[in-house]
Amino acid sequence: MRNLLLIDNKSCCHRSAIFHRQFFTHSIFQEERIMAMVVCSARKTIGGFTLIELLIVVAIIAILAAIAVPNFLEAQVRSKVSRAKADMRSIATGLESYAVDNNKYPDVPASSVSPPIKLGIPYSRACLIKLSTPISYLSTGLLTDPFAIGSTDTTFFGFANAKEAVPFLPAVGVSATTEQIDQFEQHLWVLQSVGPDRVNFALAGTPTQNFPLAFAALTSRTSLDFFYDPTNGTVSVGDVVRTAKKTD
Ligand SMILES: [Ca+2]
Repeated sequence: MRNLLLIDNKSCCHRSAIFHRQFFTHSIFQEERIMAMVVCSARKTIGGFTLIELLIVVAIIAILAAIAVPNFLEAQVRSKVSRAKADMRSIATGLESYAVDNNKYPDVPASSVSPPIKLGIPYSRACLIKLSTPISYLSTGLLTDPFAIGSTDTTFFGFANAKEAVPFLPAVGVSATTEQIDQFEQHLWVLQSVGPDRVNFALAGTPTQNFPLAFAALTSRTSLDFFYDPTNGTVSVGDVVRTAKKTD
């Protein structure tokens, strides 16, 4: 009985050893299979994308760009319009401070403006520079039009002192009635940004810089296109204008 038990014990141990060996072999086999799958997967990845996959990615990027780029450009233009308006507001405050100190708005004798184009960019620059030198009437110091093209000296906001502009109306071909001239004279000054089309509306079709036309448009409203209006399109004709009227 005891021997039988021993034989049985031996047999049991033998079976167990076989089972462990089989299990161990099976595990190794499984492991190898997994490794093979991983290598195969890695090889597939290294192999890269198919043409269809690449085309889909390119198409998605193109669609996103087509949506994003115009929105980005629109936002840029809108922010520049806001900047032009904010800068003109600051300059307006500076002009009033200058007028309090000097009892007049900045003006420049025609003979001192070179080139001698009255009421053009050289004139605007010569007048506006008085807001920063020798006394600074501006907190920001920004006098240049964000839409103007060129070097700093030629990108000043357009400016006209009404007292100097009005006598030039007949000279620049504005056939103003007495009533209109009275209206022009109610204005103190005009500031002008060329606007998102980057073209000075008053200059269109005329070889000389022509700010009195700004006064003409402001008073007679004969040319509503003179004023930039974003409802015509973010990039549209017209200029961004700010003016001040006499209060008395
Ligand atoms: Ca314009």
